[in-house]
Amino acid sequence: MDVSQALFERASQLIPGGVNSPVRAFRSVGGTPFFTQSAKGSRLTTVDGRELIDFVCTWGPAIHGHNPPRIHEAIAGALDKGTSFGTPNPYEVEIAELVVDMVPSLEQVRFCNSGTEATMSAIRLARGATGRPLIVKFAGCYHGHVDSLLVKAGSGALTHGHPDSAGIPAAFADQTRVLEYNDPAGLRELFAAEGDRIAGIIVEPYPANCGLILPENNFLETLREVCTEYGAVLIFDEVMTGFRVAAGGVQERSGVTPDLTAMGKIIGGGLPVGAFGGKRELMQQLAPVGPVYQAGTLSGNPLAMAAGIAALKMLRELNPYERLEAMGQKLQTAMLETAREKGLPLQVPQVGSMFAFFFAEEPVTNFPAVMASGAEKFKVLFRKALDQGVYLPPSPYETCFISTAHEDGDIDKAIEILSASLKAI
Ligand code: KE4
Repeated sequence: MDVSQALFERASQLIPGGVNSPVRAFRSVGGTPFFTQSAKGSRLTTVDGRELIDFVCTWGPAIHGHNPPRIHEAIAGALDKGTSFGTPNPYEVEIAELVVDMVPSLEQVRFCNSGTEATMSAIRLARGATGRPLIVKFAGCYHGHVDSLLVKAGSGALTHGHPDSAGIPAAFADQTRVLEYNDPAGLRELFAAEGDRIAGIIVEPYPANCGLILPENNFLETLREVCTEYGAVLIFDEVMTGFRVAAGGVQERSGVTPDLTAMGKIIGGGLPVGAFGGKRELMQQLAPVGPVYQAGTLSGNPLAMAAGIAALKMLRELNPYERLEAMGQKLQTAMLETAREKGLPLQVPQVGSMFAFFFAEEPVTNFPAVMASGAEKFKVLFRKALDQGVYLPPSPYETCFISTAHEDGDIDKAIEILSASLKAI
């Protein structure tokens, strides 16, 4: 028995499913999850001594690769001063200035400890500011494990076939309306019927928790228009896309300005951080200034803030987006070429350093098409790739990530292995 197997058996006695987050359990791809001993640059080293080229990047935060020296030093420097103060600290001010400067729509920001906290707080703020009860989300989008948003959710909820989680009272789910992404007619119909009760829309501007879907026919512009028309709050959940597809996220790439933005992942530099922000008039509704309560013992933690500052400064100084886009396009082109030669129906949606695999004849532009795509084929791809040293997300309903630490050699080797894996399907 290998070390991962032994650890997994022990973990499974103590932790439900042996994991602290369901998608890590490999349930949808089969087999026992490997345990990671260490991570550096583009590589994970397992407890069994295997080195893997990593395209999960700890689900997005590691845009600079694992444990880059600059972030390591920033955390070490902060650690010398203590681990948590429970008071305001200078790091919070510096990272707030960075985030407000980098994200077009932000005038103010509040830090918390996860993407879930960020989205949960953003929808509470939308409801508090408008006095309205309803929130609109889109099928397949995942916004963390917020009670009222675990309705037709993506990511692990979808992976495990529970897009509507147990434990959510009907009264909560009843306050959530679920539409299809890229369906402007359905959007306008709902707002015509209930627009005066809708507090806001929360959307992954590029849904990336059901594979990767991109907006069509100015869908994001339509969301903006309808929210403005009905006085609803437009919330971009950029926990994944923020600082990933551009320094200013999708709102920089698209020019569409949300009222609130939920952030996470990259802004923690690998440590637990979430944040939400937007227009000053909205953010001033938050305690201790306004009536909408939100709080957190470790919010603004100095170690996490120091790591985030280093990660964001590196993005501003290095401006890696062109190189990340080029690596993403190189992978996409090679995969599509292999599939075409083999006559294998394959779509590889890609934007910047994000890409995904859909085994489908046509481009996948909405959730029903995601569900109709070949999840079984993805399992074969995943397993073949992992056996040869490439780690893809262990679910067909996730997105792959490339980091600045991925060298050309990594990409070439990954193309060789992924192409061979596709040929085996
Ligand atoms: P966290 O609470 O996991 O920090 O963030 C929740 C969240 C919110 N919004 C978006 C768009 C997200 O992608 C996420 C979390 N993403 C998943 C991966 N698809 C986290 C991985 C996991 O659940 O283990």
